[in-house]
Amino acid sequence: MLNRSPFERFYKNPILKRTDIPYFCNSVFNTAACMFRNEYLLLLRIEDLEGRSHLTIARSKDGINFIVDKKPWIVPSHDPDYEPYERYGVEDPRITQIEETYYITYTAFGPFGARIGIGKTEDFKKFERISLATEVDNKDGVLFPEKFNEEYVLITRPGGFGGQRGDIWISFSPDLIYWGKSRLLMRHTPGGWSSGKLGASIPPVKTEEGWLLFYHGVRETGSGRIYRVGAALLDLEKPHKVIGHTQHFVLGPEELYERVGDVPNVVFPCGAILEEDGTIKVYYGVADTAIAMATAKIDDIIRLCLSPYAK
Ligand code: BMA
Repeated sequence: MLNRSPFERFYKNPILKRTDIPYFCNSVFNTAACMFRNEYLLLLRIEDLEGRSHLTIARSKDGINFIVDKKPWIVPSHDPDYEPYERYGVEDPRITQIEETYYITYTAFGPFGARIGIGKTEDFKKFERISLATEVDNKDGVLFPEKFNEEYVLITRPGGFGGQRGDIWISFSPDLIYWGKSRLLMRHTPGGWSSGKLGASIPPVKTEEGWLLFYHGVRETGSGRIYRVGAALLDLEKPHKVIGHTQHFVLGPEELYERVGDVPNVVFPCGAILEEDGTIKVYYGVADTAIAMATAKIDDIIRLCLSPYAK
């Protein structure tokens, strides 16, 4: 069969559903991923029965069969500095390891809108909040796993709410609190598959050819939005420089579990694991209802970024 995508879906997708969570909830979807103490670790976005999200850990030896913690790990904060901004939930986590520390970026959602939160852990037990890095109307924050000239680098997506256009930006910080030197990184493509808005999906993955950045693109249609995934390569030394990007999306809703759910036609990755053999396992939320996994050869994705018209 002709496969228009470099990804191969796991044959028993979805790998995690509401019924795999050991407590009552509405859904489990967009998930961060990392390796921790020789295990695959996912940080799941779980939406409770009130419609608010929190984050819960799941662990696995093989990257497919996960055991989910009995209790949530990161819930909306009661700290007065955070509470007004996280009141409606903590969403869409991403994990970035820098040395021994795992930084978690997430969407803080409250009555004023969405902001990007940053926190850290070393043991996946104690979680310490560091900052709300942006004002409202910003989400899809992913942190680079390395510092550049002693500065942390964060990719964000300001705007894009209520059907507005939204592009990907990049900012720099000495301490993860004060952010600046912001500049545009990637624009949505008018008329294309990401004509509505764009947002970073997975923290950049280092390859010999550049930083590989998976991002999602949204197309507005007569019957709602379609969320798909593309990839770009960023310069190894100058992360604000795009070397190339795929001409078309590399993963889009196709299977029934990606097409049907609380929010139809959504594939939404927030985490991936690069294996030693060059295979990348991408974990993605499907239709805001469950979690699926698909694999690709990283070289195939890089080739599509560098020669976008290649088949
Ligand atoms: C985006 C985010 C994601 C969600 C997607 C589709 O704006 O809120 O959490 O998966 O919409 O509903």
